[in-house]
Amino acid sequence: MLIYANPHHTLHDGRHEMFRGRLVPCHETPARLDHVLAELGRRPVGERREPPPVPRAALERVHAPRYLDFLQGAWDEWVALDPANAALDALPSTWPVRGFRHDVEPENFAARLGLYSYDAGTPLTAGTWAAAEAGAACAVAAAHGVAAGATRSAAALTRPPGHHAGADFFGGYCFLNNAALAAQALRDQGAQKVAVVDVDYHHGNGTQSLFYDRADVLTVSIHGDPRTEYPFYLGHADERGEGEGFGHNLNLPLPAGTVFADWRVALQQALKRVTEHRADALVVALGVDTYEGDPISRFRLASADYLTIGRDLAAMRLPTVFTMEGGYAVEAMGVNLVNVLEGFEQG
Ligand code: 6XA
Ligand code: ZN
Repeated sequence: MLIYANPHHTLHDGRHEMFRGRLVPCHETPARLDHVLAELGRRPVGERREPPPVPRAALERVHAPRYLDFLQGAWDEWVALDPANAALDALPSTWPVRGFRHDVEPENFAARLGLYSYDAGTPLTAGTWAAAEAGAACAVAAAHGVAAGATRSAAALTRPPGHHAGADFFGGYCFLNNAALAAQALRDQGAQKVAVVDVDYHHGNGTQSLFYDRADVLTVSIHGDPRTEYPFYLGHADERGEGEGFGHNLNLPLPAGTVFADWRVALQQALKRVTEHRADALVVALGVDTYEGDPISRFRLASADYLTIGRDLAAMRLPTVFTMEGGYAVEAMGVNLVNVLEGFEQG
């Protein structure tokens, strides 16, 4: 397994997110990836590689040019509004809900921040673009390594995460959709059929939306039921894809409190669908916020269960790219995430 760790992830270090009615310190912190890398130091799994820079064209295979332009320039615009803004994060607070225009880009910065986002939990900071772009480089490099046959598997160990980000929106701590970038890069490198399996606690709404009308990339997500769990407005079982993509999206929502035995039944269902799709490459959106100790999620997986997940994924015998998504029990996160990778290597 090749390991691509984002060398610039600490540049994205938000101060506050809006959470249950107040501004609280961000859950999505640099310490998360630091713990994963520390665990990889104790328990070496895979071989480290440096990712080459990602070409803008690779980002545009997934994201809208005007969205990329906005993200890249947003911090400078924010500070240009008022030099005092340099000590704050840019947090959106107004959005174009149903019936509002999306085609006209407003001049006002706050209005554009809202146009390109969907929550107030995802602060844009001085280093957000640099960190997200370097993370995307890890995902694309991981896909290229696997596609070239240099390795059976590769992991993009990165933050900010990606699976909530769509073609032209950020949210849920995500800016660039690393799993989607990897899936698209695998297609562009010759894989005819790709499957994305999202095992994060939260529905991968960004990834679903990006491939919803396509038959070449199957999207499957196992997650907390959106009736009660974030991102709330997508992720139901009746979302099956549209047009050519009909039948190529599978959502497996589970109730809060789900334990591993039941979660694993959903994983087997997901993997059966991947086999039916005749995928020749697999992307795993790997969140470990399914952990019983996670502070913002409500499944009950234990640390040892992540070894089993890794083995179950390895049994697919597919070229596999992992992208790191959620997980906020910071201390346990390193063990849990590396358990998946080690289980995969054993499987
Ligand atoms: C609401 C919670 C965002 C969930 C982020 C996450 N601010 N997604 O872990 O996978
Ligand atoms: Zn999550």
